Amino acid sequence: MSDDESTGPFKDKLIRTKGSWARQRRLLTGRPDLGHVNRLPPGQKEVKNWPVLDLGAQPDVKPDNWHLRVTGAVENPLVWRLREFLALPQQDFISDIHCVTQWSRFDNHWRGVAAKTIIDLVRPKSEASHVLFRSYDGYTTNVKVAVFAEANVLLAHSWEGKPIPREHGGPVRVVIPDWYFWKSAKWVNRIYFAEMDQPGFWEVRGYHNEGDPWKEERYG
Ligand SMILES: Nc1nc2c(c(=O)[nH]1)N[C@H]1C(S)=C(S)[C@@H](COP(=O)(O)O)O[C@H]1N2
Ligand SMILES: [Mo]
Repeated sequence: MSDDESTGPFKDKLIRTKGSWARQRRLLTGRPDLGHVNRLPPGQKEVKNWPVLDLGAQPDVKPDNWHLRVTGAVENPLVWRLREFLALPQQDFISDIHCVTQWSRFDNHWRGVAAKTIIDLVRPKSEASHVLFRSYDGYTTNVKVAVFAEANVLLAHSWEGKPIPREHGGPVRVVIPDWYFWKSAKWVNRIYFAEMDQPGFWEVRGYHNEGDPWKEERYG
């Protein structure tokens, strides 16, 4: 299941550079903003564009081929094709993006299925403690079930009223706005409710296991 070691089609230089940022503990200010006094978390800069960040594979997942499997420690495992996913209850969200490489982008308008809706449908067992995401490019990342269950978390298919473009993770990506953006898996293909934590692609390469921007949880 895990091919975290595979860097075949990936941007090896970017992966090495981000690894060295973690070792240098780049961008840390030592001044966390636990009260969210500022709109920008410490060390961040606002951008008006929307940068693209990924490992370089950018899978071309045709809408007809996309599917999402939700499995693991759940009472009711499910698989959705895109048409079925779009028939689930849909909600609009507005949230800020905070990327660990320093940029933040305010007021993104998303549309998609709330994580809460998915949780209600699959019914995680009490043993489920973590959610492990896996994407079409082989990317993985992990959060606690309680983080995934936050009211502002969604599986998004639209941004600013249009389908999310391929480079930003379309047809469907995860959006977890309270955490650094590496937790928000693009091209999501599987959501696994696990009884044990399993660090993902960046988490095993020096990045924090949680990733709260207000606490500057950039590196592990
Ligand atoms: N599948 C996948 N999801 C991913 C990544 C990736 O390489 N592959 N990169 C992560 C990182 S490090 C960031 S900052 C955001 C970037 O999303 P964006 O390109 O839409 O800005 O996606 C996250 N999700
Ligand atoms: Mo990132």
